[in-house]
Amino acid sequence: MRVLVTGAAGSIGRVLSPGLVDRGHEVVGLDRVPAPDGNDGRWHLVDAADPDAVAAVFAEERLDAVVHLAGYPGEGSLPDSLTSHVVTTAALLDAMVEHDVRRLVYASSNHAVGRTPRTDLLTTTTRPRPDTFYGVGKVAAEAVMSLYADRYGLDAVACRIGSFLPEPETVRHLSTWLSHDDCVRMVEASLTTPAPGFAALYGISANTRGWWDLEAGRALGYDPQDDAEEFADRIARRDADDAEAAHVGGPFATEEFYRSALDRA
Ligand code: 15L
Repeated sequence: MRVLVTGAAGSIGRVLSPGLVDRGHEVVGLDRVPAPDGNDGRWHLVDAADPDAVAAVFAEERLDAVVHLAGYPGEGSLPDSLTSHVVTTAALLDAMVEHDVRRLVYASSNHAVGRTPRTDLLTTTTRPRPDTFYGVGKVAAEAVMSLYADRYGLDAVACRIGSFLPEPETVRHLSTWLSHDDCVRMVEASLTTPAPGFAALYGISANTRGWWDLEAGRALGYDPQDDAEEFADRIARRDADDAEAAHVGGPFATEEFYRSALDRA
């Protein structure tokens, strides 16, 4: 497949792009910053929130699918979060409709349901329950994907990613870790599974301590192979661990992240 990867210079993009190439896909990068050293593929220096610039990329490239990773990966004001996550997603979806690109795989986040208290099993049918304005942006981006799947018959897979890191670093990560290799597996499955329509999955590895349902992902062909447990001996307990364990979103669901929605002069 010929895949446009937005946020290709970011932490996930730098791992995913070569991973997709290794699996036989052709990657076209898009980011607000230049291509990382060693990336010789096609590259567009574009802000994904600019609909004209995004449309120009689609007019220039023949694409089979889009993997949308661009977006600030932490908390911000509500307007900034909406621009970063919702406007970018909408700009891509409009261009996809215009140019008949039928599949979007989106780096959504566990923070879309981050304020959900810990239960036995977190399913993908739980109600949207963001823990931050970042999470609000992810919920709204998923809603725009769902709208475009219903209106135009697009396939749009929202990967609610846990903690994408080389290795788990905290007790929470022993449940929420997504390994680099599993991330590539997850995105490839989301790109190639037949006719998912709108679908959501939890993007974590097969962690022994995981409590987010992996069945929705397995139904889409995502078969995680790694387990954070192999790192458990190296993780030191911290005072914050108990508060982080109370909700899906961990630290994002604690008071430390409370802020007003709007920045004032
Ligand atoms: C995310 O979605 C964030 O981008 C990242 O900063 C972490 O907070 C991660 O989730 C997580 O929940 O560990």
